[in-house]
Amino acid sequence: MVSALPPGGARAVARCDMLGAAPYSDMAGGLYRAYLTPAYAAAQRALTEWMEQAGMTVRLDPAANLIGRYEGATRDAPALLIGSHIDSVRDAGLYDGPLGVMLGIEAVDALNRAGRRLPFPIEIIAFGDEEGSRFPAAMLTSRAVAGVLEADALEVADRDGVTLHDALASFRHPSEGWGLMPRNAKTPAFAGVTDYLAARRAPGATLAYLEAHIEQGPVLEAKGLALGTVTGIAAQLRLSAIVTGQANHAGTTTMALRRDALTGAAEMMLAIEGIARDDASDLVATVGRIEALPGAPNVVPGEVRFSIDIRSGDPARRDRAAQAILVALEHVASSRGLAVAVEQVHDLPASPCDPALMDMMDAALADAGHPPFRLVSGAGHDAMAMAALCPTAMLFIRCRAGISHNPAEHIDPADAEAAFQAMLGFIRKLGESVAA
Ligand code: HGY
Ligand code: MN
Ligand code: MN
Repeated sequence: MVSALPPGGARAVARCDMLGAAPYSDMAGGLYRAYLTPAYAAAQRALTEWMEQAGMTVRLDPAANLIGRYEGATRDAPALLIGSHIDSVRDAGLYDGPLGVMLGIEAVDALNRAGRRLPFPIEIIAFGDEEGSRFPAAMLTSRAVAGVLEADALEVADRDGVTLHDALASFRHPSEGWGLMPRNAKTPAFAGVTDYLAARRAPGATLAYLEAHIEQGPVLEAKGLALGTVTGIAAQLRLSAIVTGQANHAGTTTMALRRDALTGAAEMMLAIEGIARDDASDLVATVGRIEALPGAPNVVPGEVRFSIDIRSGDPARRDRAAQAILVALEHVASSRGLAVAVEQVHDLPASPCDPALMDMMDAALADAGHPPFRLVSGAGHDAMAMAALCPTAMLFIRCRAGISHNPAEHIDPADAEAAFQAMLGFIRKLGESVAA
């Protein structure tokens, strides 16, 4: 029972476990929690209760992020934001995202029970769209908060054709009832995306952003370490490709006469993999989603759509690879009588963490008995967007076998407890530095 657990890291893990199934998941037999769905609203309801129990006042912002606020000794001082995301990929693990939110709530809960106020308010922010698993755009909600979201990014629709505007407008639609919404929510009903960009924080009004996250890679485990200080996040480029050939009868179209979009796309994917492999650096390129149309066994595929995700800590290296990929795609298309069109979904620059906050995190790790260790993040995080607004810090927590974006994702509650203690130490040190 989650409620019977003592506060701290183990409770944070148990709360993530609790949110791993219906009604907090949109799929049966696993976790898929997408932005602005019933599961998303249900998770916000549970979080609202936990935030209130930890002494926070809770609200939604115009991007439907859930925010709990714990006042500081100086009411209007710039706030420390602690957050992560509560949306997930399809068939997700339980900790990618929510753990950072739960640990933030635990940190505030500990301060509240000790009657401690910092020289700044703390806000725990549960971001809504980090993964981009519903709409073809990622980090919409943190980009809105950081003030780096362009209005045209809001003109997106999900696979079922539901626009972001309509999803937001119906998120609090009266016919759904207030039961879908967090208790005591103060925000008036969403007017679709009309007010979305008002989620933006005023520059200077945020002291720092702290995000704790499972590592999603094998480095900490290999080093025998529970925790690490993140130095920065790799640059990400996401593209979407459409290959067009000619749909035709699978029984009558001879092999020589085919313009098969799927076999062409297959060759393109191998070329993408080859370019990334040949680079032999931290560069990675992934085709993670593919759709072949019309999708019938007896029809030569006429159209294929697929995603391309390219990352590197070195943006120039990433961009060179993207260029090489575009050339390779054109080459494959022309050799097969196909057409290929590529669009950019997003371009997230590499995002270094703040050097002074990294030092503070290292010191917090050392105080808690952990050898300071620094590592870079290949995975994207809301901290990438938040870096445009304020100094950012990230704490990585060991996960088993480096597995993530997979239901097998696992974290030891003892490691979560270590992270909780380190976060408290970091907050204390930040308080001392502000007071000094
Ligand atoms: O795609 C990413 O790196 C992140 O997990 N959203
Ligand atoms: Mn993820
Ligand atoms: Mn994540």
